[in-house]
Amino acid sequence: MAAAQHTAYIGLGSNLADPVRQIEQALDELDELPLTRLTARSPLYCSRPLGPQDQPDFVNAVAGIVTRLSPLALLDQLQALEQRHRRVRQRHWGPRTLDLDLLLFADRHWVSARLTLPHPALLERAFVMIPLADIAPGLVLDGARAAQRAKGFDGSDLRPLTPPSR
Ligand code: PH2
Ligand code: MG
Ligand code: MG
Repeated sequence: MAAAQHTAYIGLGSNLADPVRQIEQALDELDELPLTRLTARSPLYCSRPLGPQDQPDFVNAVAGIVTRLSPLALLDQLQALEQRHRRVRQRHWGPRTLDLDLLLFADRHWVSARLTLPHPALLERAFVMIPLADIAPGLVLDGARAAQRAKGFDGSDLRPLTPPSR
């Protein structure tokens, strides 16, 4: 029997080596992962770095996918995709060519050394919550809709790079 299909959301970030191209290409590549289809892509945003300030601004976006992979198989694919973008991780929270964070996988709650679901910083980061609310405004997270949560950020550290389609 084929594995069940689930909706998942991926946070994308880049601040090296033409970040817009890194993100656009990664969005296309998510659609090409095995047993996986891209169903939504948020606008791209430019954001001030969280963490060390002596690094370039980030480009961030959130993607929605449907997949028949398990959470850990999906994580493997995301990490392999990061490696194909020649990801180098010089330091914690430092600059990177491509970061793919598994934010949500259906309504799974999971804690392990490799993976925590939902992503532990999901609700705290404007550069994740605002693009997530763009593509999934009605998603309920800890009792509040994503659109409502996104309004809680002042948004001044986040600048849209491509105009929303509406
Ligand atoms: N990612 C980091 C560290 N800091 N800052 C912004 N604005 N966006 C990111 O994606 C980001 C960050 C490590 O993953
Ligand atoms: Mg990250
Ligand atoms: Mg990461």
